Amino acid sequence: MTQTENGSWDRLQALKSTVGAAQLRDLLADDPERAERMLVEGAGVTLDFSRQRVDSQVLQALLALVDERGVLQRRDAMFAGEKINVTEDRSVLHIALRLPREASLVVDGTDVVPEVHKVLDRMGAFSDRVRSGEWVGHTGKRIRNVVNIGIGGSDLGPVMAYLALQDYSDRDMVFRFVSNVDGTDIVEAIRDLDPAETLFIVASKTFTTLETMTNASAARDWVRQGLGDDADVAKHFVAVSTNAEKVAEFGIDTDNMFGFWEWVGGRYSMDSAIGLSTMISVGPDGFHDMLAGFHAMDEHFRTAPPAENLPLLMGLLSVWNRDFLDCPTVAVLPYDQYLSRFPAYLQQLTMESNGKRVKLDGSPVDSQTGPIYWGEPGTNGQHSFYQLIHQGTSVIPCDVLFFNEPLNKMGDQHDLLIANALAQAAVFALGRTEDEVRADGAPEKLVPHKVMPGNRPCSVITVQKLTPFALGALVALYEHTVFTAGAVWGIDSFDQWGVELGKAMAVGLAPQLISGDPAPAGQDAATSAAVARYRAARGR
Ligand code: G6Q
Repeated sequence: MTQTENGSWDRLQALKSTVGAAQLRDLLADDPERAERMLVEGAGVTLDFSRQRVDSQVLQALLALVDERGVLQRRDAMFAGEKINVTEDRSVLHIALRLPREASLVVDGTDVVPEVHKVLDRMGAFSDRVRSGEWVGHTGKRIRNVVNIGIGGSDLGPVMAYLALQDYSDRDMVFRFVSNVDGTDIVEAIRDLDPAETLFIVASKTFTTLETMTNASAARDWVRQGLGDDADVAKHFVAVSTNAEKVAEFGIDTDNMFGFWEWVGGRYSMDSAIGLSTMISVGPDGFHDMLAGFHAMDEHFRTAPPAENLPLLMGLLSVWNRDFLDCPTVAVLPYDQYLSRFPAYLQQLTMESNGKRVKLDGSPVDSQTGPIYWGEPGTNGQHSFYQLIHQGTSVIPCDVLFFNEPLNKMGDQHDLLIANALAQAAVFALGRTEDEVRADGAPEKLVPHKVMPGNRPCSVITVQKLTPFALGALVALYEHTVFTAGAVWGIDSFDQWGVELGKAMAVGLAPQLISGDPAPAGQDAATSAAVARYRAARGR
């Protein structure tokens, strides 16, 4: 069945020209209870979607879509460990990473929960040794600096979580994150560090990723340069990987390797051993609190009725905004400085997952799929790109996110921050009419410039306080939001074939750039010319 032959999809198409075209200003004025009715809570997270351009008919049709598209069956299949990542023939079990010790989840005859906790316990023991100073480097000095080397899913989660939980971190330690193959990244990360006090975590599921292995080798050279060729580098390197053979080949003691499983996708791995840097920074208890937050949201997603289910509703709203209101992007606006990398983290989670053009069976999708996610913390964004959100020609739905309690109490700064978040949400929804602008006394020639169309859909997501638990719940909220939208679209949200071709081509191009190797057969003229220009510019 194509999406357009589908009952609820057609119903939503019809509603697009009525409810979809309605003004939030009117919806809010005509139905004051809307603000209370369109408020749901789960795992300590509150979602206020009263400023989304929906009404009960749209919600009903979206919820009917859940049944028609088998979203709940797919959810249950994921939680049961079925191989729902069809193109890679894998289970999708990040939810197992946060199951409590006493739970059980049997996949292919093995209970994965004891395996998960075995790794968590090893990570805990190791983190304690590093944090207490018991783990020492080659010269006997304690470790003061932790540098995570990884990229994509092996970087974005760790760096986002480190920054988000900085208030809970060991402030006597320095944490750095190196991802880019651009040498600048590692040079700047380690220039002021003492190798004798530095521990590198080489985080790579495959342990073959070009950027990570290149940076790991550079780090090993730096340690040897600093501590001598005969230095015991094993004291300065640990690995997080599924590939023991490659880890050993690199010279890392596999006793100091923390494993995970092929059923953990890179962008769903920050709560696996990939989060080792997070655990060292906030301690094992903090990490377990974060896992508890993830699990609480998993349970909410698994058991809450659809109409009160946060990730399900957010996923459905994203389908409505993308496919029916024709909004190609979503802005994520956290009003919290600690969440400065949260939008970047969500970019990968959402776009690598749902940036797909064919369905599970390989047939082309017949709707739009994943929107572009982007954003910056408020209030900074207000002084930069909000102009386009307010008055540009594209409608950009926004997720405004804030915590009620500040972690840093500085006079009334937190109240000012939240006043800005709520003011922006109101302006997104209501805008400013011509009459209002005139009534404000604007000169006539400025009236059109000052009119704000409003009707920008917006969700306001709030949590009491930014804690490890809250961070886990928020990340799981978006993980399952992405899942829901992907299930409605009928795509595989867990593969990423689109990233392969460019990587393979770069490997082929490098020898051409470095040594002037002949161009491979069939190289396009633009690339050949660019290679020649680059070589000339480098005097080769
Ligand atoms: C995420 C992707 C990708 C991956 C990186 C790093 O879902 O698979 O971002 O995490 O390419 O891969 P390695 O961990 O294998 O180095």
